[in-house]
Amino acid sequence: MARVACFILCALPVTQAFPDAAQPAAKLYRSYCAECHGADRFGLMGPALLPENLSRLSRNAAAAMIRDGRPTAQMPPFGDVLEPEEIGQLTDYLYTAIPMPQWGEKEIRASRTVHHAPGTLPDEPQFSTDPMNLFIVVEGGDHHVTILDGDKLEPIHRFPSRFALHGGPKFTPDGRYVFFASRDGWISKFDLWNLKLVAEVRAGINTRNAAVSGDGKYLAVANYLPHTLVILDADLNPVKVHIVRDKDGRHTSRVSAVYDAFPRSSFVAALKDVKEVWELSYDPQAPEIPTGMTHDFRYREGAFIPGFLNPRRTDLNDYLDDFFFTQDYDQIMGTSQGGKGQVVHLDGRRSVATLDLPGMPHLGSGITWTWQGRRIMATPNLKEGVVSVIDMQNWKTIKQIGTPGPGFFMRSHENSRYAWVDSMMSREHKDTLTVIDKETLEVAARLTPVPGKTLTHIEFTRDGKYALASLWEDDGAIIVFDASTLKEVKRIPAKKPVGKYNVWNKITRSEGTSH
Ligand code: DHE
Repeated sequence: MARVACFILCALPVTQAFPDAAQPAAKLYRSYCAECHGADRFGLMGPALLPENLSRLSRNAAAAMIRDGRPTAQMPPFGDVLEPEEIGQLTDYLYTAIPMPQWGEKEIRASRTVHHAPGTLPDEPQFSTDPMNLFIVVEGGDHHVTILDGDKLEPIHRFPSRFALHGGPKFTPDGRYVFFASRDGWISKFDLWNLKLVAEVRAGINTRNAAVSGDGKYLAVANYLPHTLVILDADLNPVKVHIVRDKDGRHTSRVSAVYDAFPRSSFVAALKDVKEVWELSYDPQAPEIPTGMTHDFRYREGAFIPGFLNPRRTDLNDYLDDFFFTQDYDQIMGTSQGGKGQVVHLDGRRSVATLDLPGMPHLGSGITWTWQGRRIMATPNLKEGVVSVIDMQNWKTIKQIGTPGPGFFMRSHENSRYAWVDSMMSREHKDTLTVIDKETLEVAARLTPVPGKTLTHIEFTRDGKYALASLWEDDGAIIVFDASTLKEVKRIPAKKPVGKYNVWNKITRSEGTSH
């Protein structure tokens, strides 16, 4: 950990990393916070803690969070080790301004490393297994990635990753390249056919996630620090760095998440501190927006379309912390911490409905399927042991299915009658997966193969025959279940396997997984 923190400090062009190192609050910060939030407060496993990034959190709420913890972000409570006045000092410290780090196009470009230039590696898979049924397993325990053969259910390759990858890796449409985003801003491009890391770039300092365009030509990277949305080409050269400001140019904002809306040839981004959603087209036919025009769309053939790699803004009534696309990608179902869910029509350019989501889902963790002739969406919630099932025609809640505790992930497959959900936020039932019958909307089974150990994040094989779950321990495993009989068939050792991603299910945008 110290090595990583030092690397970040040494790498950043910041004049004063420790402006007040001798202060009692600074010492408290180093003892209790720096390991996760970075010695410089620029974020590491946890988010950056700077006044610019805390604008939606009151000081009282911040102090309560230090005291009580934040289970949904894996943050423990400190109320039993810190006195109230120490919590007060620490809170003040977090709201003390320090110079914001510079990480613009120049720094991004300078950080780029190419290990294998485009065109220098063979253009076909260098192994005999099905390249479409590979799993990419992100192992957080020792920051590695394993490539798993989904037919034989055996690892074929393992390599070190950047520190703390978060979110799903993203694929080019042919399934050849996969891109990883780390919480400290690195984007890594890996060639799955040659099993080689080909290029890396640091697109931000504290990053949320990345999206790859449906044509495989661009990446968009959502940053918490600096407040930027970065567009890269597929070889990781910076193309545009958008400083994210509201339409009046007065407030900047963190970017919560960015996703690809391939039928619209656009990226859609949720902003954390500004009540707007942004859409940026990567359609080569999209109009350029004249320099200086920030507010930003053109009208063509009856529709407002976004400008080429420039944002079109839709004003919202509430913040959007994350969202989920409808099947046609015309609408997004969004969530806001502390607020209600909202449905936003991307062409109507306004909220069209609210959603009844009792405990805020982990962003993008829902799935859809057809039930009694209509499309429904189901998602677990981070604060309550309940799966919300929502009718996507009228946005009403059809059912709330009880689980033994709050969960992060829900997954299924077109060929499976079951949807699987974890309860990893529950102290007593973090070891249990709940299997829901997609026809009856009833609980079909509860599985606890390793009592007391966290079991979470499911992903199916390409054909939907097997469901792979993560035994989320440092000496953990991928537990493979037969998706019909629900019996365990295999255990593959893994170091805290945070998530796993099947190439085919991802590139075909299976309704049972995230995209
Ligand atoms: Fe995640 C995906 C946000 C905490 C593991 N998480 C995502 C995505 C977002 C998000 C926006 C979608 C990105 C994508 O795939 O493009 N996560 C958040 C949070 O706001 C939250 C609650 C607090 C935070 O620390 O940021 C949070 N997430 C966690 C964890 O504590 C988890 C369990 C462990 C970890 O590694 O941090 C975690 N998040 C994951 C995983 C995915 C993810 C495994 C990808 C799921 C998938 O199947 O696509």
